[in-house]
Amino acid sequence: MSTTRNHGLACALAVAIGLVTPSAVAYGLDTGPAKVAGRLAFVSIAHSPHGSRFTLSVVKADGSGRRRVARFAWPEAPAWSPDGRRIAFVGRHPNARFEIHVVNADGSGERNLSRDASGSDRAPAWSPDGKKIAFVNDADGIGDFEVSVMNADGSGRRTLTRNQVYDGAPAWSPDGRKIAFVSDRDGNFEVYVMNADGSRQQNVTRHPADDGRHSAPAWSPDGRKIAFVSERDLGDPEIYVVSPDGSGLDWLTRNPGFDGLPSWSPDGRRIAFAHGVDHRNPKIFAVNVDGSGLRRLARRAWSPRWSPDGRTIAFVNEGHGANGDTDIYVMNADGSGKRNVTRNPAADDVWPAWAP
Ligand SMILES: [Ca+2]
Ligand SMILES: [Ca+2]
Ligand SMILES: [Ca+2]
Ligand SMILES: [Ca+2]
Repeated sequence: MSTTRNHGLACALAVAIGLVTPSAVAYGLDTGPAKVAGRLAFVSIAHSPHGSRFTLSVVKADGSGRRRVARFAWPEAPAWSPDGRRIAFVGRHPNARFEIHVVNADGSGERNLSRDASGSDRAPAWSPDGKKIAFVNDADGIGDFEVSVMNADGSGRRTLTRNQVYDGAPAWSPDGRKIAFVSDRDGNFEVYVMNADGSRQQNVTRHPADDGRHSAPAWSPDGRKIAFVSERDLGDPEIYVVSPDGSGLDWLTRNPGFDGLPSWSPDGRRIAFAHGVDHRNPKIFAVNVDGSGLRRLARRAWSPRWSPDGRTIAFVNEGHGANGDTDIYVMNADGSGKRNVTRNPAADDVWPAWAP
């Protein structure tokens, strides 16, 4: 698996917008701090001569209680229900179908929500009221992808975008009234915002460079801003923040190489993100929303996810496991006290997702 190690970040990016297929993955380090609260879901990729196996697990953030909850989970971000009881994820079926599954956090009650569909359902995102799941699928079968919504029991599927270009990466506003997504309907990638029923699809970024191509848009906790990634100024991915109506644009990062995968602190003041040049040796930084206070938090690390209590950040640590594998780590929000949560030498562990 070493041959593909450096492609981990690239894979994460492709997957981040619900497009493609990862192969291998990401990075690692020390042990650390005192008590950490919360639970994490993650995907494990176990490699063998017969191919890779993908499983979904849940673990407490202190490393205890690790439990496999699903046997076939494609390496994409798992989505917790807002009540923390269930997890939506992409199930990969032997006939190469991708379908949205839901499982209870204890591993019971797994259900396939997509059994009647095209077999291309990806990127599940739970509405804040827990009633609906937005996702990406190829509703018309021509391979361009659309943003769709269904009830949390799989009924009532509805396609919200209809065109012959890419639409994906749906993200609900915190109040549940809007969905941000990415589309290249005007010839280059833009971030759009629409009402949750699909009406009033509005281009938020409006720039000839690619916006939103390398990372899904991320709403601030108060719903007043959206972080996105654009190549508009330096020609490589940088992080920006904009209001959902397209006003108030702020440019946050100015570094050669990739900057993306933004994750807001729960107080809305800081954004953690991954940085890497040529997808090698990625690092995690955090910066204030006004662009000040840039700080490197971790090396050989990516996929930062700020914890709901704001005190810690989960991430993927690359290549420091017993077998050069990746593990899920948690660190304090200032970068201190890094701790290996998964300690799972049998697999690359990726896509940490905090329970609410
Ligand atoms: Ca489309
Ligand atoms: Ca654009
Ligand atoms: Ca950059
Ligand atoms: Ca591992």
